[in-house]
Amino acid sequence: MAKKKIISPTVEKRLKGQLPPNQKFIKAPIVYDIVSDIPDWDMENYRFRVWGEVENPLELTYGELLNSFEPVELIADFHCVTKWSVPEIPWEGIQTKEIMQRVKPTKEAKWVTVHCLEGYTTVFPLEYLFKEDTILAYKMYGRAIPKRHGYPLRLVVPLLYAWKSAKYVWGLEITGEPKGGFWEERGYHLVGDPWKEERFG
Ligand SMILES: Nc1nc2c(c(=O)[nH]1)N[C@H]1C(S)=C(S)[C@@H](COP(=O)(O)O)O[C@H]1N2
Ligand SMILES: [Mo]
Repeated sequence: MAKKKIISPTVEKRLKGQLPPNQKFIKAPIVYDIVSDIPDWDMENYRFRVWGEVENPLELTYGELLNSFEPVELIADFHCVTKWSVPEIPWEGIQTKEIMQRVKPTKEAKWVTVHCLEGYTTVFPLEYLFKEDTILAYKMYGRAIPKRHGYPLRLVVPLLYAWKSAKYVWGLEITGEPKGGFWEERGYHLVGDPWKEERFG
């Protein structure tokens, strides 16, 4: 069956002339990491987990996760808070809204903290996991996602600044109050909408 194809609203906004303020377009994303050495992940022991304010917590191997949800192709713009943007990056992955339907967030659930294998975390409002163009990607530019761009799994949240698009993801912690976040704890915005220039605060 043909894969579902999604054009991110970030692309549609740009084509209508609605650009996020003070961004400059470049050809390819610049690698940013909080650590210089990215280790090789032990995929035998890798588990993808969703827990916290959910009715059905989830724990799956990499293979189980990718076999449990429909693959989708996504074309999305990517906006970094340091003022570069990349148009139309092709990704492939699974929609987080499908995962949310499976785990069923409780009434208390308002935020998600994303946990990464090297220790990075980021936090944003849970509603962004229900957006059509928010995916957990395992392919970028038509091939397995390069290690430095987030292998084995990368969250892509095109409607928010790129620091929310966490690489090397292993977990989604659903909470009632915002919790953690590497950059958020250093003064960056809890939401981070590029069209509102929510860079700090
Ligand atoms: N795990 C993890 N994810 C991360 C980061 C990080 O340091 N660790 N940096 C973020 C920032 S600030 C940006 S701009 C993008 C950069 O994506 P790229 O390295 O694929 O170009 O990744 C985001 N995701
Ligand atoms: Mo960034």
